[in-house]
Amino acid sequence: MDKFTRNYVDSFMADLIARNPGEKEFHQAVREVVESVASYVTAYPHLIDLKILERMTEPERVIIFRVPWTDDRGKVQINRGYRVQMNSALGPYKGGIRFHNSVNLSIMKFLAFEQIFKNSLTTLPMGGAKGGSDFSPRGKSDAEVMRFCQSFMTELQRHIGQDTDVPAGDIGVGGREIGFLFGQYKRLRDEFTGTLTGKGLAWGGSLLRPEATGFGACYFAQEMLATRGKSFEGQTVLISGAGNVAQYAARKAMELGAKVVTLSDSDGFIHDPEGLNEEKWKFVMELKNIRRGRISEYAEKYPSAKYYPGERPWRIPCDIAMPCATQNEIEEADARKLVEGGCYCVTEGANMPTTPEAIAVFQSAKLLYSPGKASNAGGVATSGLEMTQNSIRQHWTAEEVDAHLHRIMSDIHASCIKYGKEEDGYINYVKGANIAGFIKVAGAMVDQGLV
Ligand code: NDP
Ligand code: 2IT
Repeated sequence: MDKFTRNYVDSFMADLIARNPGEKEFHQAVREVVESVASYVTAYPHLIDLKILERMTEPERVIIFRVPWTDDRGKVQINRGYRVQMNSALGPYKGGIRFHNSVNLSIMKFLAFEQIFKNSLTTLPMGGAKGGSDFSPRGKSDAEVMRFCQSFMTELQRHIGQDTDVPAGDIGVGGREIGFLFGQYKRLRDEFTGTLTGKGLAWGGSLLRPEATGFGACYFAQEMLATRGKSFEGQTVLISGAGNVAQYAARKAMELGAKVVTLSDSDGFIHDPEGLNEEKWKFVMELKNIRRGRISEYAEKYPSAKYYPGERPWRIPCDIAMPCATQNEIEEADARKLVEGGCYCVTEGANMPTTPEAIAVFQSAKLLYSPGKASNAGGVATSGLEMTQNSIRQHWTAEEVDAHLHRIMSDIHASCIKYGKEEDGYINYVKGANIAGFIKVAGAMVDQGLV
């Protein structure tokens, strides 16, 4: 990076931090993108004059609202709801809803910001947004979750619509929550439309949407592995998380011949040196999605596995790592352990699971490393396919959806190579994804004038 570009990045980030104090996840996500695209921006000075990056980092709209509800004892509870509508240059706002007690404005803004570039990479017409609440469904009854979702949607419905903003799931929001949210939206607006994605199959959902993020991450990893003449066959894979993304990443990695040896939740991880199989995978599906239990129960059920409370999986030797839980779950020391343990490929299923210092460890060791905005884009891409099916009032077969998903992931991989291949042949997927995602959005913003 030349001196002019370095100064541009430093002064841009100083202004951003001053305008958005304390929002450390948002700063982190923006810095990564700005570092990647700065040389492109300074080479096209009209982008500086038009303040494209300043506009991209200022949300078009932030909605923060009170969510009152009563728990099963009749006690009044208050949570805070959010929707950050970050950028609509490419299409209606699109992005998930997260229900987790860690949710705050910084996390909402980082996720909405990442979503702009991810959605751009999918090639589908979707802007970037994210929403959620500091409400955690963990430990709540179905009736409490329903009352919360109904109250949340009572306010959110004014701000969304099939051509305006189309939310979906994320941490803590799966099929059950989307059902309650959709029911209340339909009731209040008196319209049956595709305003949410991740819907049930009988009421407008798409085949393969539940599978899409995890499957897509594996398809992306396959493309990365192929650049080194490798595949999943016979490889040992670490997966973190035990939720939607982790479940289907594990499923596809197994189908492709890998041995998946870990899963985790926020309390700890399980290590099963024999690897998951069909029966164990079904146990996890039932445990997490129906009984809503903890991953420690896996080790109680299967003696081949051991549970490590309070730890993350990254010290276990492996070939491939797929972080599928949450942001900043791989720190520098974890990255070093992965490299020492023989890991040569890290494919992110979660959003921003790797800290900047850990990314530097991977890149200097020349690992295959893909950022979530590239490798987890299969989820939102299939949401885009669900929107298309809703618009044309048709259902595609699983084979049709899977073919689209495969093509999209392989196109994203090609974009990363196009913009991320360095002089020594190393593919910098961070740079590639950020530049490819940025160029399209920036061009659309220039075309659409100062809005
Ligand atoms: P789920 O709620 O289904 O699962 C989340 C998993 O991660 C759970 O096992 C959860 O454990 C664990 N987890 C959550 N928060 C933390 C934390 N602070 N520390 C450690 N573990 C944690 O969510 P998803 O699988 O849908 O999402 C996982 C990741 O993938 C997120 O980063 C999300 O943004 C991203 N993503 C999701 C997409 C989707 O389509 N769903 C699409 C693209 C990205 P516990 O039960 O203890 O909370
Ligand atoms: O982070 C993400 O891409 C998601 N949670 C999925 C968003 C969507 O609209 O399907």
